[in-house]
Amino acid sequence: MSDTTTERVDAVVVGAGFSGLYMLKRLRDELGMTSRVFEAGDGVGGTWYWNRYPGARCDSESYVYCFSFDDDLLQEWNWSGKYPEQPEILQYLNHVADRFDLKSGISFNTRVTSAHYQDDDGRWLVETDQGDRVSAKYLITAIGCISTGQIPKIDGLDSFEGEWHHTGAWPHEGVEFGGKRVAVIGTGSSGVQSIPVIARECEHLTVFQRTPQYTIPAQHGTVDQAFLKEVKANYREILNEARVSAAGFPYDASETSALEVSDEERLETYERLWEKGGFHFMLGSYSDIALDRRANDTASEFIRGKIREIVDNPETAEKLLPRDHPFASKRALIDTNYFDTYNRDNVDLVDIRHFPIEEITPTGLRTADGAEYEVDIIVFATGYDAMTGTFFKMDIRGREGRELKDKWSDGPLTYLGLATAGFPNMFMITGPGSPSVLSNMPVSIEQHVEWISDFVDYNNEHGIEVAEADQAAEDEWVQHVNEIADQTMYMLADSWYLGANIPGKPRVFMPYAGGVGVYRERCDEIAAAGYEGFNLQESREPALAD
Ligand code: NA7
Repeated sequence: MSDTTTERVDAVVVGAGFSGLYMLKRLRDELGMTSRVFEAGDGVGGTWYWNRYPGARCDSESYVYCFSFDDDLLQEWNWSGKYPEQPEILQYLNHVADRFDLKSGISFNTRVTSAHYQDDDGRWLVETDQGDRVSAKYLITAIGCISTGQIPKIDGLDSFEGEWHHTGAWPHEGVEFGGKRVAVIGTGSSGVQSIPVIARECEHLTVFQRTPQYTIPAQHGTVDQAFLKEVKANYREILNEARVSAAGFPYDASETSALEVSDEERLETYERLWEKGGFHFMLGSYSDIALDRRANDTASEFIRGKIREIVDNPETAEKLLPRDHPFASKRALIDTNYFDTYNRDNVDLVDIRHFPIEEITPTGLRTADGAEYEVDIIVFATGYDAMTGTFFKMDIRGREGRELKDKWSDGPLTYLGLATAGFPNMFMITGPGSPSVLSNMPVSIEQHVEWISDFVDYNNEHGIEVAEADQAAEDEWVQHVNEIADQTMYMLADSWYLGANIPGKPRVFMPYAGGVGVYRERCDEIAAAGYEGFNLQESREPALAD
């Protein structure tokens, strides 16, 4: 219920990373609407504000890891690396925020604690840890997909006398590894990126690995200026290709099955793409790698061969071989010198699949086989409560006080990953059920922000007060998301896509695996049909029950 101490705005946006920045720009500059944007950090950047661990960088090539909405912005920004490194991404986002004067519209150091839909006036009442109390017609979450860090519950962490850090909450002043004995727990993207850098800096590194990983060399380096010149001359065309592609990259997708070519030809392709590096290996090799186990086996075996080739010690190589899941069924990884790092004298690998870490002691870690590892610093590269964790940290309640956490207790339920029935006028940028983490994020973010702002504009024009996903449309979408996922390799791994990394989290495949181009088309059709699958009301009265 609004009162005199409650500020009224058109929209509250939660988060000021890529999504929140662009959402603010659209709301303010294109729709002329009022908003409050709340951001927990003291600067813009979202994921890239928090993830300052050594080696942090994006796996999308820099020329496509950017906003496309402004031609001048595209032309004037120059990335220095083939892949954008965290400090430069943060610089880029600050540049965007300054260039479009967005910072003045953001409340930093402010966390949204609750957002309750008010049945009586059809508005969201949003509260923050800084005492803000805001009534908004729209609630728009721009909270990222991997923003709530997971630190495993291991006995004794409180007793540890050294330093410990999670990669997703890295100290701004950095961590001094020189002369230190370091433990890194986890070999996902964050582990694979940070391990080679930490190994070079520290006295001794012990890597605690639960699941061996397939990772492809990034072949990182400085940006190729001739290539960049060509990109800039054709930027619009290139980005349009990315928009209609499967994963948000302007790469040529292969239409050939891995099973229809000779062994020699397949090997030549894999070698060539291994040298090219990055996602080209996965996206440009064969059409059925993500769909057919036998096709996938050829790529998986090729990578295992590379690991055996690179790692000198056969016992270590054996421990590093991923065998329990197919290539790219977990998030595909891209590295620089990851496997080579195990050839260093100051690096050891501990397999904690068979002998988990049982206890953290004041001086280190003890595993279930009784081995003790003395360390000065522990790095938790242990990942995130992805896709839903950050939603649940806020107390979000929809119609009749229903908690989002309760509605999603068996897994997230959304219509298009953009909205959820019972939570009117709430939109999610890259929410569960949308391509999000299976794509080059800025492409998906822009598509969502533009779709949401077009919808809001439509509501403004048509006098729509309440827009709510229809239950039947949502059910159908959820079923479709599951059917598509069932056709892929993704179901064959214990990944964070399935919530498998969080004890007790329901095993549900959360992103949409149908591809960003197909998804965009579906969203556009829905909009063209007057936002089919949404109940649109001109009054703020609660909808009549069916
Ligand atoms: P990820 O990809 O979730 O990786 C986390 C790693 O930590 C992974 O190797 C996990 O092993 C390991 N882990 C998690 N919990 C434990 C416990 N309890 N004990 C031991 N090991 C554990 O997170 P990242 O930060 O690397 O990457 C997140 C995303 O950021 C990434 O996918 C990109 O999209 C960017 P597991 O494989 O679960 O056995």
